[in-house]
Amino acid sequence: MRAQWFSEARFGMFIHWGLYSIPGGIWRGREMSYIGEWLQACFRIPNREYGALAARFNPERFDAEQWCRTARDAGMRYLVFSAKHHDGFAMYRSRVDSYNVVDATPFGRDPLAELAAACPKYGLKLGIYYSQDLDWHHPDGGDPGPESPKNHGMSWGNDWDYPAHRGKRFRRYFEGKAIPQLTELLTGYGPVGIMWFDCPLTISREESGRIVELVRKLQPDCLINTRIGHGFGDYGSYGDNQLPAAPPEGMWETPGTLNRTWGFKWNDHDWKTPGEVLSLLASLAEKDTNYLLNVGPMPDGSFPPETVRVLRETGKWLERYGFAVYGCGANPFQCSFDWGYVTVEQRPGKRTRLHLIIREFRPEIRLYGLEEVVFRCWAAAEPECPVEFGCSGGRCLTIRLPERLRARLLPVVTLELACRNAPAVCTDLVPLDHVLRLPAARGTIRHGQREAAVEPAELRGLGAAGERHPAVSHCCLDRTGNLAEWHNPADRIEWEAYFPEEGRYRVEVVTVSGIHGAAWKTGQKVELAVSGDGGAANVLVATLNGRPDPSASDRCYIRGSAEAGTLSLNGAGRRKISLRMLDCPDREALAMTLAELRLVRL
Ligand code: JFZ
Repeated sequence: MRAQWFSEARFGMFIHWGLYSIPGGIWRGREMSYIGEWLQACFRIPNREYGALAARFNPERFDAEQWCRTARDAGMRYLVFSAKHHDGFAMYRSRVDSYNVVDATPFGRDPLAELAAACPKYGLKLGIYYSQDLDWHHPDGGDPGPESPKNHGMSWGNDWDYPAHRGKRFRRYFEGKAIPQLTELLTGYGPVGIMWFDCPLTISREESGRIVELVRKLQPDCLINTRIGHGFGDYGSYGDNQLPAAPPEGMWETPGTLNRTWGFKWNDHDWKTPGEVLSLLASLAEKDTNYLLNVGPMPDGSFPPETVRVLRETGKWLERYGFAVYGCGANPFQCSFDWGYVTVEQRPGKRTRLHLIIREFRPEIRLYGLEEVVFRCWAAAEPECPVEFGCSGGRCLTIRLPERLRARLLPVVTLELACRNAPAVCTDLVPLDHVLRLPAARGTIRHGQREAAVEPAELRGLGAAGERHPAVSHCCLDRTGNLAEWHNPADRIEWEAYFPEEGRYRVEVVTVSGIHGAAWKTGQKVELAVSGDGGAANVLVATLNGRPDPSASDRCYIRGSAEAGTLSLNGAGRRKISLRMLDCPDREALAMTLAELRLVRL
């Protein structure tokens, strides 16, 4: 299968390197706050002036082998290099356009060719990033026009050199530059594992389809990401640093930054720690999703030292615990866990293993619903040590973590099951450690009759990726498995759950800001109804109140848990729990996306 390597690889290196790496976020003494590769658009730098950076591009320390070695030693299995970003400057030898790294710089070498030669030596698949739509250097490059929403106040297209939007003919750019350059990339560099496209803002369905055909014809085994546009592509790209809430259908990848930028910035020192990066990797692995972690090389061609330091740690961890990540399947349980992550390793003809990747040590952890016999359990930390486990009633499995795992960075505990196939896990929703977690992805959504008087999302503009949100006024699960567009009071989400005891519960609503970079807000009025078998419904109306999680690992889609009062339950038993949004004062309702409801026993 064409895609097998991809779903087993789990971890890749994204590289954003170009003329923008030289100023590194600072132009004539002014600093930009946005991502570094957007420098030209941010300062509206004319092509004549921006292009002059090429004369200064001479990365004496560039060493493709070194880059590949760093990637391999970090535990990465593929690499995606920015062959042409939105600035239109080709970082490879292009015969189509002299605006390229070989013809326009004193460097005069083709970094893509050197990478293509080095990748196989380090067991890496080569991927190529190509901005198929936006091209600020070409007069006809993609430009949504002056009437369209801006990107953080910036124009998506080049309207500083080429302001006459009406005169632009995307077709000329597409036929004259994009297609010929893609042909060069697909024919001149050996096998290409991935063509990574981005920001399909103005490209037509037919044009996206043409590119797909071209890739299929020239490199039948090459994968294409969904940012090619119009629903094409072999695998999905989430937003940057975005975490899915539930295992998705099909293959997915989250591109992520190591600090706050893709292209190098001199003053961005907000590096993720190895623990954060590994938590993100494990969190994605348990959702069957790859992690494409970015490096922004410096103008001299070397990686920032902080990058190298973090990658060395991920490499050490993966060398020891990679078995819990590479080739593993998603967390089979109904919920994710506060203490860490779960992956499944299916081994042909051998017993299936569950791996628990522990982010926050606790003496005991409990799993509910596993319907398989546990054959043995151990911690891989050397020397390998046996781990005690036992059934604590019902379907609850208790695992006692050895004290010496406490100080370790994300240690892994493995449960070998008696079965040799996918483990059976029951789908009941029950409290675990006195917390009943009700993920949106496990609920039933019921759309009511009344339409909410909100503007369809489409009118509110394009998402950060330039992907259009569907124009719906009913809530629905988004691609990450969260409940998006949650504002219509006629809609409900329901769960059936079992309460083992009566008593008081604190109600917490976990939400995510649905737009990349948007603030996390509370103040919404929600209604929670809990109905028993035959009994009257217990209704709670509350205004959400809380603050975002301090956790820095997912800074782009901010998550938070809001309190919504307490609920008293008379008697144990099965209940139907139904939640609706009564009033969402902020009509930019996309900012409110439901991840899960939590009922905490008081
Ligand atoms: C795009 C580019 O504009 C950016 O320069 C970088 O290359 C990045 C990987 O991709 O930016 C995006 C695209 C999509 C989202 C956010 C930024 N998104 O979906 O959240």
